[in-house]
Amino acid sequence: MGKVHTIQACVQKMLLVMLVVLVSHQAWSAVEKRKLIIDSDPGIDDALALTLALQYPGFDIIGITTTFGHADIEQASQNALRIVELSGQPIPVYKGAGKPLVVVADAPTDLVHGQDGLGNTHQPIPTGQVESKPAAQFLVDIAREFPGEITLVALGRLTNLAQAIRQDPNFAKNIQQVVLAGGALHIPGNVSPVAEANIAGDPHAADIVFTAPWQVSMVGLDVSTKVRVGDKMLTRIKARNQRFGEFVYATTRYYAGIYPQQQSKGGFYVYAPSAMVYLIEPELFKIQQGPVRVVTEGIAIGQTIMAAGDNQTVLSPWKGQPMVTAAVDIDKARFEKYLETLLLGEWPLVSDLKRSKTK
Ligand SMILES: [Ca+2]
Repeated sequence: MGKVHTIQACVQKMLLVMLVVLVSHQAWSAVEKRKLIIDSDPGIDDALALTLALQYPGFDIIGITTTFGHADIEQASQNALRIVELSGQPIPVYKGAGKPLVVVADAPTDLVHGQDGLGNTHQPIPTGQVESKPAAQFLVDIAREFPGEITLVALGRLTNLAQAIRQDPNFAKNIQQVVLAGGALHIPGNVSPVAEANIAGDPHAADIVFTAPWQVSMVGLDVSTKVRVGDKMLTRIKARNQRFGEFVYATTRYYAGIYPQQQSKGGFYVYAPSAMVYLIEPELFKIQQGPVRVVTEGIAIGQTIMAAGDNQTVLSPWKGQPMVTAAVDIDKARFEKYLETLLLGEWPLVSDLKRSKTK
């Protein structure tokens, strides 16, 4: 009898799981998926953000554009192709800029991301290849094809975005919104006392992006240094996520090793994934709004400065510039729970249910 009960319990559990999956899928089929382009320089934290996005059922990822930074442009493009291959989804990858608009390029951040950009895991060479169209041209063309429909998530230097703005005066207006990982408003930078790496890596491109006529959300060090990914979370992801678990665990070993101080405090910072979570669940973040300018020369090069309301004087370089939404604080506990659920690829999320209820 005990055995029969165990089988019954198993069947009941399976049915429950199937029901949850079905409800989740129905919820998503009732909502239009968000058209997304991810501009990235993978990069360990970018790899986390990409795997997260590739599993999220609310996204329709129509392309990935690559940029230099954590790795050089060739390596970053190979890494993007490898992650797409792991996902099993036919998503095109477009190779982007290999150097900044004006400043001299920094060497790739091998120290942080390993020589291959993925923690020296030496991934298999992907079978796929980058598209022949350059990233900036793809951005311009696809934005014309779907005006007002595309969300652009930028996880590296902003060079490709700036090039697209220069190529087409209507490009920014054609994009629905931009969410970028970078900048620092109320806390010190990570490459200088005032500058964050993605902005400092191409400050001229960043200033073009912040002053273009589109809706920009900046998710920078103010929030990404308040949340962590720890080994316990990564071990659970390794055990439960069939598709990406091993990859996520392996690539983060190096990252965990070079931040022993952070690690001893419960994990390492996650930069790029914070921007992705902001896009999915903005309610977890406290925001501040105002125009943002970037310092493009001198000792404060790369600093992001927001003018708050009545600080805008007649001669101010901030006057008349578009409002930027900056994430300045975060609900740490809820964020970390969300991040784990997203990286596990397990559904439904609270936000999915919320969305399905509003339909
Ligand atoms: Ca990045």
